[in-house]
Amino acid sequence: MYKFPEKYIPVKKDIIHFLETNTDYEDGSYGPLFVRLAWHASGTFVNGHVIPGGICTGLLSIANNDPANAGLHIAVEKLKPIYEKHNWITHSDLYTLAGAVAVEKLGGPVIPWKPGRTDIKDKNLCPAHGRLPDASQGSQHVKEVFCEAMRFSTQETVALVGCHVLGRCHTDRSGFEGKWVHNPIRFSNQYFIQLTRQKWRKRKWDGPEQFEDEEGELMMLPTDMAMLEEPWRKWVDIYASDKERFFKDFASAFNKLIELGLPRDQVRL
Ligand code: ZEM
Repeated sequence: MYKFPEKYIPVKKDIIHFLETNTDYEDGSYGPLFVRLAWHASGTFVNGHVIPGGICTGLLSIANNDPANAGLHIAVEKLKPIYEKHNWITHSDLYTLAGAVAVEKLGGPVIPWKPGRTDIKDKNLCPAHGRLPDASQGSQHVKEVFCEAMRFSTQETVALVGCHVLGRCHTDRSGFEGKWVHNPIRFSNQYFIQLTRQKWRKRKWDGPEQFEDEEGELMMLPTDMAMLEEPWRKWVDIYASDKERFFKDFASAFNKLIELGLPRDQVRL
């Protein structure tokens, strides 16, 4: 049975308190932005590379203005007072914890979060820009980034992408616009339900290629549309009809994500 580490309970409480008392942002929560921060800090991992990336060095690309991280400085600023209050915590532990707590707080599963990440500050170890997935690409690209570089299975990849139930796209950050589901601050399997139920068409606009439903209320990125093809589709259908299964698989895949590149033998507990 997973037990949350006692020493970190006050930090978790402060993150929860922040989320509960700062509801003036966008759809009413900073939660989705915190989850994206945890994901981008971790998702620079490339298996077998000299500079592996992942959570410990991936932080450097957040600090180093990788254009893929546009908007994440807001999350970094908001978490600063919590970092300063608990000045023994590392940034990589705090950012991953904020993401895990946000998932839970927005109605999602408990992520079995563990501490022990070291912040690597040597800029020579900054992972190259361009390691995070490019939304304008297709199935092959998703496979390269998730299954080859990060070593996730097909199933884990689909579960992770289901995180697009949260939050939205911003024209001034990624160039894309809109949300994937009607309630973007409620963690559920709605992303898969909408993806399979709606009739998606190309949006007519000046921005990058993206898709919209018939009402023009919801959106999908080209990489989201790729999930409608095999080998992903099988899991999309399973998660659309089985929320419990999605929650279980998401918790385990997200836990794996926020451990990427972490040398566990150097754990400080
Ligand atoms: Zn996202 N994501 N993502 N993602 N993502 C955006 C927003 C959010 C891709 C992607 O290009 C984009 C995963 C996988 C992939 C979140 C979580 C996770 C945006 C919009 C883009 C363009 C950014 C903006 O404009 O603000 C691609 C191509 C992915 C894989 C193929 C995975 C995996 C995630 C978590 C496990 C979240 C929570 C957001 C919403 C952020 C917000 O500010 O609301």
